Amino acid sequence: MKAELQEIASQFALEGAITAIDSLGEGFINDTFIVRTAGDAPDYILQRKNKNIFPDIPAMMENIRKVTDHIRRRVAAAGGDPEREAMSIVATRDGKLYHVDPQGEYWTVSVFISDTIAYNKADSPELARKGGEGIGKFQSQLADFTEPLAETIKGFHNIRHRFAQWDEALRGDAAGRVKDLAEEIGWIESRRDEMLAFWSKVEDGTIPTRVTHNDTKINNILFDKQGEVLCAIDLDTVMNSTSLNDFGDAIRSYTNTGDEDDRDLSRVSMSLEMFRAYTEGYLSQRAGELTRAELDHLAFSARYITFEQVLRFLMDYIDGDTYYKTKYPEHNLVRTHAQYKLLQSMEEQYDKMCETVRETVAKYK
Ligand code: GN1
Ligand code: MG
Repeated sequence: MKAELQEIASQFALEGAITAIDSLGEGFINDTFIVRTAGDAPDYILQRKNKNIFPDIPAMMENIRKVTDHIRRRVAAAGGDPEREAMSIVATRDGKLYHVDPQGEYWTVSVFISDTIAYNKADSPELARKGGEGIGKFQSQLADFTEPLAETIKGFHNIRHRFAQWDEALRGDAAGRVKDLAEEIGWIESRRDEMLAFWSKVEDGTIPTRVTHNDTKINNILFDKQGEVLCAIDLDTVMNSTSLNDFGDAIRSYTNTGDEDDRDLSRVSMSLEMFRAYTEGYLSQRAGELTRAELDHLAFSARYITFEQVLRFLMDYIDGDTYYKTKYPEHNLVRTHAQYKLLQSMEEQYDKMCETVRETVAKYK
């Protein structure tokens, strides 16, 4: 494998001789490696993109190129350092944004930004506040981006589309697991109408569509060693959608007092303190730009995305674990239960979440 990785990495226009290639990170979808180089040359991130999940990797890389070029220009114009505050894609020696290996796998490279930290958990409100600022800044940097973007995964956060997949998964019952899941399936069905009602407002334009990240969990943000946000990474799902998804998905991640796949459900809940901190950071950047309809649905978006995640984990379990990487046979079911506990905690604290948003909006609007 090492020699193959070396061969793949050498297809790209890297500076410096490669000294090592090691596995990196905890992504559920792609395989990620760090390519270390000699001397002063940068290190690099090498990724095998998951072609079962992303049907058009060339279009996805074109999205990422356009978006990162735009962010680099915005950072430079604001007097920042585009090498550290934006991702830089590295092309192959013949100028392509990806390399296809003899097995038909797609590989890509970006520059590794040194002296940075990616957290798997928010350990302080301060970190949550900074994370909120980071995604707020990311959305602001892309507010004047007008080029067309490909839809990298169809209906990614569109719950109407997810319910269509869900209905099909239940009918297919590929792994024969449906008979044991009556309770969990009930969790999904009892919320179908309220979730579709929210999405109808995106479909009819009540809630606007913008350029959004769509995968804002905490480990997709790079922090520097002083705790400042440098940039958002993992741009595979940058697309046009509602900015509420970015807020909701971040809340799902930053406010969880337990783990996304915690077996001990007593550890899992939504921390209102973290919610307030993230909301503060985010609205400090975005309150002036968001519409009334967006602000009014911020708190609900956390329930929406957490619900969607319960559905997606359970659907993958029903499908026989074909989408997410799993570490043990029941992993997707454990994730389902842990995310459902988080959803319940949000539902219980929903009035307080709404009040927190209102107070924070009043402060920044
Ligand atoms: C996946 O790729 P990664 O691990 O950052 C998934 C997200 C889920 C997340 C759950 C393309 O994110 O949508 O919310 O796992 N990405 C894709 O942790 O499906
Ligand atoms: Mg990621």
